[in-house]
Amino acid sequence: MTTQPAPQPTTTDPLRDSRFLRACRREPVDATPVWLMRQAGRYMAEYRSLRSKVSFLELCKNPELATETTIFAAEVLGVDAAILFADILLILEPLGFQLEFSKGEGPVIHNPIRETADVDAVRPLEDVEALGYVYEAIRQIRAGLPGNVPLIGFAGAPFTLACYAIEGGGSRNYQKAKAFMYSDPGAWDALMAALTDSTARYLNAQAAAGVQALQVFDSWVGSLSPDDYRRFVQPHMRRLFQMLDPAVPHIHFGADTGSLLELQRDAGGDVVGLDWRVELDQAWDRLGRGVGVQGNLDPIVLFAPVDEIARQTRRILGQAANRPGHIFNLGHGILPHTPVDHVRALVRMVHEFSAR
Ligand code: 1CP
Repeated sequence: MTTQPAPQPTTTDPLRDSRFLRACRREPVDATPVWLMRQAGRYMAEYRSLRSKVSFLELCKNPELATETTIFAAEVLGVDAAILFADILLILEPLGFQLEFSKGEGPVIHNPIRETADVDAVRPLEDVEALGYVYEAIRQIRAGLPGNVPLIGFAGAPFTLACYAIEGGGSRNYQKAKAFMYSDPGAWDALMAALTDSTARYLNAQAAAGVQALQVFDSWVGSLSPDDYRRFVQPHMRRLFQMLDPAVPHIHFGADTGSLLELQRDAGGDVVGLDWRVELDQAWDRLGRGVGVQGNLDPIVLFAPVDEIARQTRRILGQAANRPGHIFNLGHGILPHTPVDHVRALVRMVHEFSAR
């Protein structure tokens, strides 16, 4: 008597095989994956209604509410990935900074770095559990998301965090931060090293809690010349990416970085963010095929009529030309007042126009 071979367990894994993660690995996809930076936020009436009841920091620190906010946005938009609801500045609190999100003014740090001695007081993140509410949100989001929708974790890059820590809030020219960098390069490197170590531990704890990809936001690095990037930022970014958990893909985001793309690529990341000031095809040629690209629609285009959004979507998809490794996104975050129906139309059009 012959025994039947046991049925082979299927090896398909809906998360691993999702469009977004396939694109991160530069594998072919059935349609271009799309998600949008700041996809959960003020442009949504449901978010504004929630925010009328709780402060922004309370929302970030409440895993149930952060979960609801993350999943709601991903579902309403029909995007190919969810992004954890949190903020790049949260890590500054356990590092010793007093952080406040004040009405109208955006983030404020009440004890910014002003001199060398202030850098000595910056405590590198020893205990990642200081941000335990973030990992709890990740566990709840992962449990609540459909099994084929990846969750992106994120953190601010050391330069962008240093800008906030020195300026004490948002800034136009980063005058204080850059003056500090030029005048006290030793203290600058010590600050960047502490931020790098802290960020790596934080991101790896997010990966351990269950995110499928990590995005590093270097939102303000485009304010630097290539030479300054090379001297004051790139060594830290290289070290950061070397320390990150290699089991998940890494997205290296910057804005206004047309002159820094090769330097950013050399610092690390599987996918490099592009904004609308560069042509996607030319930028990707410069970067080479060893990395994927994410972008690069101007967020303001979402205020245009739908036929204009369609035209620009086709243009970007045409430039990507179905090459494996393109993740459709905006060049920077969605702005408040963006029409939600335009955002939904964009997601539908990306899928429809790019179906293989
Ligand atoms: O309700 C409110 O008034 C708060 C608005 C808000 C939101 C919705 C802030 C304050 N942060 C966030 C969420 C957020 N921030 C997310 C998760 C949501 C999502 O993407 O769906 C993410 C990824 C961020 C990242 C972030 N925060 C960045 C990097 C991205 C970028 O736009 O460059 C930066 C620079 C911040 C700082 C910050 N936090 C909040 C504001 C208004 C700002 C920018 C302030 C400034 O311009 O300096």
